[in-house]
Amino acid sequence: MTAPNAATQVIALVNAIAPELRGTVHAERIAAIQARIDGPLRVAIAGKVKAGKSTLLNALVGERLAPTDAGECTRIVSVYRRGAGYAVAARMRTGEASTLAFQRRDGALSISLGDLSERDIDRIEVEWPATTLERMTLIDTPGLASINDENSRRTRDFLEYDHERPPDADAVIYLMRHLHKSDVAFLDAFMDRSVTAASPVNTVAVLSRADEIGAGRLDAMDSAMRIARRYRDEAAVRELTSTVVPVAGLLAETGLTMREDEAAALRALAGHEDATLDRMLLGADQLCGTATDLITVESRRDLLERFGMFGIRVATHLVRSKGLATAAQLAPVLVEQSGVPRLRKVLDEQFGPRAKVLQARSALVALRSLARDLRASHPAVADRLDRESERIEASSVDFARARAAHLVASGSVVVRDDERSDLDRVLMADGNGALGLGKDASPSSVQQAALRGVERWRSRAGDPLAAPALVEVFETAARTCESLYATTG
Ligand SMILES: Nc1nc2c(ncn2[C@@H]2O[C@H](COP(=O)(O)OP(=O)(O)O)[C@@H](O)[C@H]2O)c(=O)[nH]1
Ligand SMILES: [Mg+2]
Repeated sequence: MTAPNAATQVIALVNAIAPELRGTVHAERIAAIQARIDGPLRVAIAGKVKAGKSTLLNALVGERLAPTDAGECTRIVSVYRRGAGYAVAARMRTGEASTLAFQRRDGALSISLGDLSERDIDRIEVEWPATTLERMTLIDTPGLASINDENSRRTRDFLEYDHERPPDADAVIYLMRHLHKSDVAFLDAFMDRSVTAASPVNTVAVLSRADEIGAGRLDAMDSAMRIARRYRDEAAVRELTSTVVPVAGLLAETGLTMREDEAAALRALAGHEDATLDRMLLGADQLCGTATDLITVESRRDLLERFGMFGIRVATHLVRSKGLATAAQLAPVLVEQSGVPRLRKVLDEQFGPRAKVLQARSALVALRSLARDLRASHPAVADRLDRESERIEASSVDFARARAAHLVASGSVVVRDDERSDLDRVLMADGNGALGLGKDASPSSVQQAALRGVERWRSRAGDPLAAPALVEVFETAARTCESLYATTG
């Protein structure tokens, strides 16, 4: 038997309230909250314009759904959700939905706004039968053109949402490019608070367009890895995320959608004499400017657009030195080199275990906002929503753990080095994993480990010199062990 977790309690509350609002103007809103917590985690891809957000979204889905570069649709928030079939709709600012026409052009989804004006559209909603969307609904954001959020670097508790407006996303992938500015100044550009409050608990950062680092030489991804580590160790980055993953989204997007005619073009390129090929691979100008009969300038330009200079270098190298020739042979190697598989693993590790807690958190914020709007028309329902959501928030060890994990990971509290990994585990791991035990551990060993944990963390919480936030962290660790004790056996 397990104690009701936060998500279960929130779902029960939503289900209890829904019938009371049936037939009212609020019915749709409660249904949306219900659908959101039942559905997959909503992950927003945020970052500045041209950071490579849409390209990365496509790489994660494995299809070219999000429009890249210019175009009106890139300026609108777009939600990509798993669906049984294909459907595209515009959600208007008025709240109404309008079906949009779409087609696939050269494998890329192309959406027509018809006579709708971009200004009247709140978001575009795409339903697509892609299996990768089963785990996560992905939200493409237009990104910031300019940077003026003064508060952006402040450590903020991610539980302190903007209470006026429920968050659009439960978690965030933040893209930052390596620009030759001071790293910390660059971080001012890093936060986009309009998406959702970021915290190491719900944010993974990506060093994007990593293949362009060091002019796209063959070792670009190694350099990117070093730079990503440096970013990660910056205090200002730490407040927001514990991981920075270098990714060449373009390489993955192309690898996952690569065609045989592109492999043929790469083979033709690789067929040049050494000296000619070396010259052509110096840069885009040399690639397109060199006179040769083996490959047209047009297909060289196509290759550049799809693979980038780094991708072309890697691919021709693979053709020549490894004898890889077909799209089926080349594509997996390119995808692996892109860093996207590693990112996917990090996302699973970071978001997977606490997806439902993050969703429950978003749902509670949405319920509070609903309660405010119900105050005049349905005061009893509003009261109940306020009271119950407060009770769930206060009593749920899940929320307390998310908050404590945030405090530790963001560096808001300083923990001893020898305690750090045990604390991370007790605050973040699932089930018995929080005690360092496997799923099949015997009930008695779980209870013993839980008791030891309660004693250990409670005694640390009793340290008279510890700061209040640190006491909170230790108390939460002790509560986690207590609840494992109580629910085992
Ligand atoms: N070389 C390279 N170019 C990229 C990468 N990701 C995106 N781009 C290019 O950068 C431009 C902007 O990409 P886009 O995904 O539209 O950026 P967004 O504005 O953040 O959505 C496009 O021309 C992409 O082809 C990458 O990983 N490597
Ligand atoms: Mg975009």
